[in-house]
Amino acid sequence: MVDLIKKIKVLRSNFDEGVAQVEDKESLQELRNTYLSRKKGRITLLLKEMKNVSPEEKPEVGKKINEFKIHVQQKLDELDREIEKPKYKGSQIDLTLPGKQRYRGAPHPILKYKKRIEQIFLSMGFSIEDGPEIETDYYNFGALNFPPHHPARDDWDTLYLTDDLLLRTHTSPVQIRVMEKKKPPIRMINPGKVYRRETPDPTHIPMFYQVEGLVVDFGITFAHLKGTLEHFLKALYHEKIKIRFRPSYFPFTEPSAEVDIECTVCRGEESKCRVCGGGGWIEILGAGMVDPQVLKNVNIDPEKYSGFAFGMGIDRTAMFSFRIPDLRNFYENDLRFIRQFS
Ligand code: FA5
Repeated sequence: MVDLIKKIKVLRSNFDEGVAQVEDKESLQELRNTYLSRKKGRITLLLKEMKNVSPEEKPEVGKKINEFKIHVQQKLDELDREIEKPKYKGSQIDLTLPGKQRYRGAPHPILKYKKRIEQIFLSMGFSIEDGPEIETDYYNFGALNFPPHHPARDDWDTLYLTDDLLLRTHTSPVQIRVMEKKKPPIRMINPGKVYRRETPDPTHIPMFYQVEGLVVDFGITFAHLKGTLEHFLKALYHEKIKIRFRPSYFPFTEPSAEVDIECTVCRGEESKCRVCGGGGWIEILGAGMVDPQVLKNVNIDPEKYSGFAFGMGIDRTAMFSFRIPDLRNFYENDLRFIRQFS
């Protein structure tokens, strides 16, 4: 009896080794035949040996053989189910886990806002022009009536790459580039990035977007400038937005103005508003009639033609459209903020 019990133990451990080596249906069938085949299966042979066991010991040996047989059948069935599963064996993949959520990309809110501005001007018959972000001193300053060392340059102090090349401080150089290429009538906008040596605060950042506008034709007056900007700003915000023109100074426009809108963050109701300082107004653009000297610089006769120009901060305008109290939010790459616009 002892021999037979030992034999069952050895057979069981051989069987378990065989289980670990099963890879496909064929090797499983082979294992099944080795242990369960009716004529020469190892369990059949074990049962045949029962005739040599004494009647007292038969129940125990029989029980052991039976347990072994159940173990073999269960393991073979398990393997069968696993092999039937397509490709994935064991725990490589848990198909019951929830999938990973993929976020859809979307344009940055400022780029979306820029598109909106372009659409409004396209509908008014303006063209969209382009210009380089690295400019020469001449286009950024000289041709726009900023003589070298003139104090007006201080407001636009910037990053020089060489003595003559710099990161443009405004989109106004594109006025010159367009007037050199095209003759009136001109009606264009140029949206793009500009750079300034600036300490960031809620309404100032060192890299921001501007949109330049330029119209040159016969008989253009300040009334055209005012009407165009009023129409544009009402289309961009809403019909009831309050707009204010203030006299100002730019070397390349005469007369010049700055345009403010009511502070949409506090609506003038908070004396400590971080955006408007309690004044209730915030500047969004500079504008004016193109200085006759600028027209002469590009060989357009100021006796015949006149024009207006404006330059608006896109980020700052977007900030008020969305009623965001800090411009820096747009560039901090906090997805919780950015996703609100997608
Ligand atoms: C100019 O840049 C002139 N080129 C505008 C102009 C064009 C005048 C054509 C006349 C004719 P200014 O520096 O004021 O002007 O800037 C224009 C607008 O850019 C501002 O009203 C504001 O909306 C935005 N802006 C200026 N500085 C910053 C800044 N640091 N961060 C964000 N927006 C700014």
